[in-house]
Amino acid sequence: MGCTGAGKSSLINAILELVDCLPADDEKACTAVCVEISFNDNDDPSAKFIAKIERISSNDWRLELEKLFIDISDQVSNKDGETGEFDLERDLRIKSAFQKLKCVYPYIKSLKDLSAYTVASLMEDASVNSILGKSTTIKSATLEDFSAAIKPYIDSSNSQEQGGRSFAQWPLVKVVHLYLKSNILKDGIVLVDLPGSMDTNSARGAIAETYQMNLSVTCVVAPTARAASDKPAQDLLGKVTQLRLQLDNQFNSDHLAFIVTKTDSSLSLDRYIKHHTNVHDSLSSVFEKEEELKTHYLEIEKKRDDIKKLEAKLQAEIDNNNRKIKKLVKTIKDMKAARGVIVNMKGKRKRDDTPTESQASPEEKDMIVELNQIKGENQDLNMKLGNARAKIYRAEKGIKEIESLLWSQESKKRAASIQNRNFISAQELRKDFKNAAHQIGQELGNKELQVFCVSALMFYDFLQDRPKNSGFPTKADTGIPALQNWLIESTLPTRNRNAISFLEDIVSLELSMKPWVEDSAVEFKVSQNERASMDKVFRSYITPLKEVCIASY
Ligand SMILES: Nc1nc2c(ncn2[C@@H]2O[C@H](COP(=O)(O)OP(=O)(O)OP(=O)(O)O)[C@@H](O)[C@H]2O)c(=O)[nH]1
Ligand SMILES: [Mg+2]
Repeated sequence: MGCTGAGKSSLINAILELVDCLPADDEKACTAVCVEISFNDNDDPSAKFIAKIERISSNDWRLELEKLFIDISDQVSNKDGETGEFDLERDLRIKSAFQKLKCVYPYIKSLKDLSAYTVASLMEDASVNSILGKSTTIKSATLEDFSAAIKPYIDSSNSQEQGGRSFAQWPLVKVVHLYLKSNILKDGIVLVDLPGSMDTNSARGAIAETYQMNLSVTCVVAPTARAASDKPAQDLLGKVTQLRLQLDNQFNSDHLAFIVTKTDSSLSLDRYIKHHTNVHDSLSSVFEKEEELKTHYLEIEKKRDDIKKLEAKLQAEIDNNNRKIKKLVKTIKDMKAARGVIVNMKGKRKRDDTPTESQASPEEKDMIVELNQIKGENQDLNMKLGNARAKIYRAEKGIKEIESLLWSQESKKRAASIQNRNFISAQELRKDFKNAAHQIGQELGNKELQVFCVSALMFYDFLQDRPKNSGFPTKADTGIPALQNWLIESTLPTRNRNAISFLEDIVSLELSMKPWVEDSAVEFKVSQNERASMDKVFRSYITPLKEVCIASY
């Protein structure tokens, strides 16, 4: 549970280790319906991912429309309560209900358009009428197809093409059940993503409330930026604690966790270190190394820049010589032509254009000498240029190595700051919670509030084998593995209880059936054939169950 945008859906994706399974990541949209996620034991490869979408009933939708129409008519007739002031809550209700209605009836663009309709005429709309109260099942072989298919039923901004028109599904959805192959679910854990935003739909509201009452573990989620002073999160924590106290009669910290999300974000590194001397002091060796690397970096950079200047100078000299060569070759060629000697400059000697005709004039001979001399110079210059380029390459390689070392110092600084911030947030949250518990007459003793500081996005990076991000050197630093383990451990007693009660039900079913089944004298109860087929079906279920029980005993 937590405010909209706190990172609940992203967190569940990370716990499931299924990147982008639940819709998140979109600034405009949010989770609009309760999503219940359990293990999928279907072995069919085309049904690796299954979703069952339950719709609200016709009656629920009619009630919602009626409420909107009543609110609008009250607004029009200026029924503003006894004090005569504007009913702001009602106006907000109209706004949110109309937003939803527009998604379902896209041809109604404004409240003015709506006045042409009645509740009955809206209920008659074929695309709405045909799905209300019905369920839809989606089966996919790949996560990508699956998440795209479930998005419009869960996420508040999406619409689907239906019969040539855009139509949003989520306002008519009551609850979505997902069945997934994820390790965390395989021993019976069921995760529930509750919408962060308030909903006026009573059917959905009732579902959310039922879930809240039945959760064996509640996680209150708030983003890292000042999680400890996040008022809505604190209120929620208080509400959840009260609820748990009502349900269990005493506070049990195994049922509650506060999750600080997005630990990778909102950190101004230099400022943070400056204001936290303990972090600064713990990083002294990192700062020393950083200084050393920076000095070395500047040296290599200067060296590289000097050689680059030399490279430019050498290149300019070569270019200049090439121009001179071109000019000389042309002049010599013209002189020869004037002497009536035909020189085939395009002949075999493509690279060496030096004319070799005898009987050249002294002027021409001087030019040939000059030409050869410049060519010799260029050979020398080209060698120097090659050397300079090799040095530049080595310097740039060195710069890259230093950059990578500097990056890892930065990463160490970030990791230390994030860990410190997490530690402080957790401490403050625990302290506040202890005080709040004390005020309502509950002493926590050694049992402190469970706090997990996590980054779902950084965990995704590890799942996708992307290069590691600064500040999160290991998977454990994302906080997700610790949370996964806690969820498994803290739900173990409940799962154990459920499993035992299930087995006891089976035993009592077997016992109650026994005398009836064994009474083979009375033929009218069940024929021999029917008995055999029932026995076969019964055994087909009970035998694997017994095997599993024996194996895990
Ligand atoms: N930097 C960072 N951003 C995150 C992280 N987790 C979630 N976000 C972003 O926060 C935004 C909201 O995340 P959601 O998971 O949709 O939040 P939500 O609590 O499910 O919101 P509602 O469905 O509206 O209740 C998205 O843009 C996410 O990409 C995280 O670990 N790090
Ligand atoms: Mg969400």
